[in-house]
Amino acid sequence: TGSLEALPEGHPLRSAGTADAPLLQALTGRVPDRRPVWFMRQAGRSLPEYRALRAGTAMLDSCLDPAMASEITLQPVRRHDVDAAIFFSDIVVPMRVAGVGVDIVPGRGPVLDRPVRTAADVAALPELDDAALDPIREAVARTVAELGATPLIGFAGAPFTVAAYMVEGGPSRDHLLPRTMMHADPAAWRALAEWAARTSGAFLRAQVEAGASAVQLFDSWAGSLSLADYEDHVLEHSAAALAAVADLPVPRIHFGTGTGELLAAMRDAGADAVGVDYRLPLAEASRRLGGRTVLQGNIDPALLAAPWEVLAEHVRDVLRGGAEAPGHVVNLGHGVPPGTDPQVLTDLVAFVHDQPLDGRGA
Ligand code: 1CP
Repeated sequence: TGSLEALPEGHPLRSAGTADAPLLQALTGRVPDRRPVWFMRQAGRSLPEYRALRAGTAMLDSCLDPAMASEITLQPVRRHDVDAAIFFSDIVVPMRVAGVGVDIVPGRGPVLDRPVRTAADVAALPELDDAALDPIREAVARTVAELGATPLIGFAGAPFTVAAYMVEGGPSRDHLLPRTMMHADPAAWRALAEWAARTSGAFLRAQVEAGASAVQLFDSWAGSLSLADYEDHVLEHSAAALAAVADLPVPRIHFGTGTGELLAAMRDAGADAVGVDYRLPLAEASRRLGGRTVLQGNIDPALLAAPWEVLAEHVRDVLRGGAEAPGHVVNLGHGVPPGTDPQVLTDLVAFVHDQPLDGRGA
């Protein structure tokens, strides 16, 4: 992790308020003033104010409108008192600004005009021009100007998850085509993963330079990989994406779902904290990481719709598990389901903040 001087003057991390915010305390192994909590997909369809603002604007257009992206990022912070904002954008935004034909189809997800399946397809990919990230920089700058001491988390898609959409041409369940490609045409796979790592790395760096205080690399679909495939065909590319900000003093979180067998490899890719989905208890995740890695997670999103006492008991359990790790950032095990009652999230933040701090992770 780099030095503060590597950040531009006026960067939030250069002020004590943000540098000592609970999220950054926990991510850097300090005892936080309160347990930090935020939610993946905290911005978005669960919020009526989001649905109102987005009405009539396509998803990717909203991501590239700095005023709108900034406002959507701030909405859940105002409403829920979460300990971090996550920048409102998408893992395919760097693809779009690089000039790849991609859209987000409502109810489906990212869809490409033409899937990328051969060495020739990969060679024809446009390179991302750094200036094309200016709307992202502007949106981040506007956001941190409003956030005060609350840190902004920047993010990007990890090369495997990004490449999975590119090779399949859209969402898929088993990610068969990219998993075939890494064996059937390893040179083309490598070139594609390197493109994705450069593009996601530039997206991360732009967010940090403009004011993000931590980053998360989303490898949402890495759980479909065997450990051997992850180590042989994926890890170095995720490491390259994370290395794009390694000279800057921002903690790096690495998240995926179904990654119980991959946690140590994901840490070794260059992460300060590992995000765990709801399938694996945090105490077991910490054991698999040798008890020396900060964890993030892992409230089961399904329980957000259960009776409050059931949810509360589950959350107490998650906090007990998190206390086994050298630091714990409370989050869901995956994103907020669109139908979630936002009041449950607000109540959950207050509940987590009210629990006594004990153990190592809290
Ligand atoms: O129709 C709509 O309103 C768009 C829904 C939506 C939203 C709100 C999409 C389409 N993306 C987003 C925002 C988004 N995407 C954020 C915002 C910040 C926040 O967390 O509050 C983030 C971090 C992402 C990242 C993202 N996009 C991931 C990784 C995180 C995860 O949930 O696993 C992935 C896999 C995507 C792809 C994507 N974009 C959108 C959808 C519906 C999907 C998933 C499609 C699929 O199932 O494959």
